[in-house]
Amino acid sequence: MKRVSDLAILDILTAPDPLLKKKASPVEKVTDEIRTLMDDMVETMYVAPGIGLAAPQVGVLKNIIVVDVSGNDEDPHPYKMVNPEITWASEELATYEEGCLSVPESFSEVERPARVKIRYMDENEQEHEIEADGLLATCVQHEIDHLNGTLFIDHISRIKRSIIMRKLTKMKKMA
Ligand code: K1U
Ligand code: ZN
Repeated sequence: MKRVSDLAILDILTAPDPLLKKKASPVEKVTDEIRTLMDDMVETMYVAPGIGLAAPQVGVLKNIIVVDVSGNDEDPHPYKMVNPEITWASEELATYEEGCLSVPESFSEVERPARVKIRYMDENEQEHEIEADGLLATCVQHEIDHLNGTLFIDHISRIKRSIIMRKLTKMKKMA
């Protein structure tokens, strides 16, 4: 962990770390500690850089994700979601070439519902339900997968997955 001002840049776990395969638990109460964790996760995501981050990726098995898919020429729009749930998914599917901060330097096409409704609690324990499409829908589904111990490589063929895993194991040995 590296501290910049009052925010911390958290270490991101990479596969095959066993914590990434575990299921996270619901958050009962949004405490100051949870709010600090979410702020640190947002900062860590921006520094990485990435468009999303789930708490298990920083070693915390709690149902928390952060997402910001705003473009470089737009104002930042970070979502901090506690206990996010998909309440509806379209039958229409969309394919996106996904990456993952826990699976560095590997990308693969993944097919997921094109539109989803997400229910979540914000940092002030306010409930929201939003409808997402495009990259926001893809990214939220990818992050919620992390809460269930699923990585994007679990959605691709076994042969592609084993090529990526062999590359990751080699990279870890050389580091
Ligand atoms: O969960 C993660 O590890 C973050 C991941 C999210 C994601 C990317 C693509 C599709 C679905 C979900 C990333 O952010 S990987 C890095 C990345 O996509 C990116 C980095 C810099 C600029 C733009 C995108
Ligand atoms: Zn990921």
